[in-house]
Amino acid sequence: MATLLKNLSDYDFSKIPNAKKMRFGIVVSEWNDQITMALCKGAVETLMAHGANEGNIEIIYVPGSFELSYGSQILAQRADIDAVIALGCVIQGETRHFDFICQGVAQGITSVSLKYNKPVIFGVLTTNTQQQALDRAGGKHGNKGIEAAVTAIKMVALTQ
Ligand code: DLZ
Repeated sequence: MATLLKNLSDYDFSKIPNAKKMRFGIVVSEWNDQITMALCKGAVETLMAHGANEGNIEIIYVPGSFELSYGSQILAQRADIDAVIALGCVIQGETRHFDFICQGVAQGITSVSLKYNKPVIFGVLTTNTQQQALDRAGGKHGNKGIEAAVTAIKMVALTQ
């Protein structure tokens, strides 16, 4: 589980299915946007590196990670989208807000995935500090957006 010694972006490129015919929705939280926009960049670049067409990647934005569930639902219900990637960054603060947001989004996107019978990928960083988030959004531990994109491709391939 821990990523202390692992780069999230390390994977065998040749083992990933071609995404040319796949259609993706990405929902991005605007909270901690320096981090979430970096996750989005990593996800889009990865999808395209594996053959996805830019025109088949729809991106929408929501105010915070708590809203990722509803944003995922907007995309998942569309017949022209095969998988949804939810990207956010929740950083531990002094109150219990962190727990409620993380629990809410984890359960929320799981429900959306099962309700619409479509992969909804959990690309949400849940960290103690901003530095830990930066390390996982294009820093020393890679970019969770890349990991989320690879997961989305693999999951769509499972259903085709
Ligand atoms: C309110 C809040 C706080 C304190 N922290 C974060 C955070 O670290 N990451 C994040 O994505 N969103 C945060 N939010 C906003 C909530 O996700 C949500 O947008 C508001 O509670 C309104 O529903």
